[in-house]
Amino acid sequence: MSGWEYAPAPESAAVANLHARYRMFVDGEFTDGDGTPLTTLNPATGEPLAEVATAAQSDVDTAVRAARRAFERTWGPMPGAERAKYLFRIARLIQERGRELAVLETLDNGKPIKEARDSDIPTAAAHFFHHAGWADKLGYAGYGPEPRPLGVAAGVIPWNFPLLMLAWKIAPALACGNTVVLKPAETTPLSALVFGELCQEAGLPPGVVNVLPGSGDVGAQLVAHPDVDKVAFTGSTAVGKEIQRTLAGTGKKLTLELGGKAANIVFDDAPLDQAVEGVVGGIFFNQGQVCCAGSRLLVQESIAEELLGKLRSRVELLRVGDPLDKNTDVGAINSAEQLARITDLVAAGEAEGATRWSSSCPLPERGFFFSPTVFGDVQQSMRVAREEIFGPVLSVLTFRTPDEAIAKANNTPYGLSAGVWTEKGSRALWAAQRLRAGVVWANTFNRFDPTAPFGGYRESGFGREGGRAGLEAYLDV
Ligand code: TAP
Repeated sequence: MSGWEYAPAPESAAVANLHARYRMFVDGEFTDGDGTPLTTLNPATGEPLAEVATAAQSDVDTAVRAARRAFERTWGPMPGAERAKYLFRIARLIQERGRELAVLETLDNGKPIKEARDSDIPTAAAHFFHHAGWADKLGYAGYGPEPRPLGVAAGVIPWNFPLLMLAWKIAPALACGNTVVLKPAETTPLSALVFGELCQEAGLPPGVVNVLPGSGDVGAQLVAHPDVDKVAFTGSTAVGKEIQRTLAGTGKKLTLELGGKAANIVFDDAPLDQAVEGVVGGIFFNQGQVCCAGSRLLVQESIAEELLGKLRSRVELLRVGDPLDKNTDVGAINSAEQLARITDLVAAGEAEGATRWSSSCPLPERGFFFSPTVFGDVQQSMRVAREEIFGPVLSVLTFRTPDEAIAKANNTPYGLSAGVWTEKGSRALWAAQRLRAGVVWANTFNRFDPTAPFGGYRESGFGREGGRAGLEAYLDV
């Protein structure tokens, strides 16, 4: 550890069991990769957190070979009831080391500790518990009496929910009898490497799970590897399209979970205070760096003024600051690059004539922070109404009739999620049938459950993760 300065306070570094160096996890062992090590930063300070080994093409080859061997010799032939025991063990270990993982996730990602503690970590554990239950019941999943695994699954994941996205990729793959090579995002590799420790602790046979940190190049090498049978990607639409082109004609099975520009629709009969809470949570949860964030508020004209007044008062109460403080509502943006993207798009919104309002909560002097921001007078043609900002920025549009609300909500190339706020159950169902979105929440937002399939339409991708439908991506049906 000598020669390395820890940026976070010593007590949080101790809770997170932070090491100065992290190594890749391949074939059941931690090893140095052939790539150039990267430095992961604490976005709340901009200072280094740890040095991380990265993979080169040679490491991708080694990891895929290890995964293939494990698939053929141990994991593939293992009865489902045995696989289930490992998944249950992993789920319990996530719970047991939950505090450590929550602090580590907050340090590496910048998200508020209360979100890491109450949402990311328990939801990741729940995903393993849920899929442990499937491992010996696949014959009852509706895909025939003996659905077979595909082989080696590659997972490439983003930085917004590092451990949860890992769980979404690894839990169903293992439950169905596949082995995995996972590439975490360059800016948030730490929880995935600690997950390697959990695999060791659970006694998982070597090669069943492999974690290769590195840049997008490692992701590209992994998905293109000829011995990979299945690819599951979550991230930007641009990279998703590139992967789809790479995989065309290879016969590899692919699922893509990409961007979004979700509408949160508030009708004039909605319980307003409840709707305001949902709208605020919908866009400011995880600093708005959520693919299904409710980044467009569509409010019925007759209640727009009242709702906006309540909204601004509520946003003004949000505390922006140190992500490790339990009272913080809005933490740090994950990277300087992401902060620059948000800043550019907000400048574009102002230049195009939208009215900007930002919270007056002071921002910390260092680190990557952005004030919760609400744009009024937004037109559908503006960039802030069309492009995924992936930051704490809400664009407000109004509508007169329910039909107009649906038309505006669907006026996007994306189709991942939507929200509807109304007192009338019939109106919620009417809207849900017309919204082109994989998930429609009624009188709530950003709720996740491992039993519910999640995924998009159009440029938000295809395939589902979670529930019975999510198993299909990992089975030869
Ligand atoms: P991406 O570039 O899509 O990154 C997602 C993952 O793919 C990361 O692990 C990344 O590695 C890897 N990757 C990059 N290029 C690749 C390639 N050619 N082949 C295979 N894998 C590759 O997202 P980003 O740059 O982190 O964020 C850019 C924008 O994407 C954001 O502003 C946001 O709009 C959107 N985004 C959406 C989501 C979701 S959940 N829909 C999540 C994150 C970002 P590196 O980490 O090394 O780049």
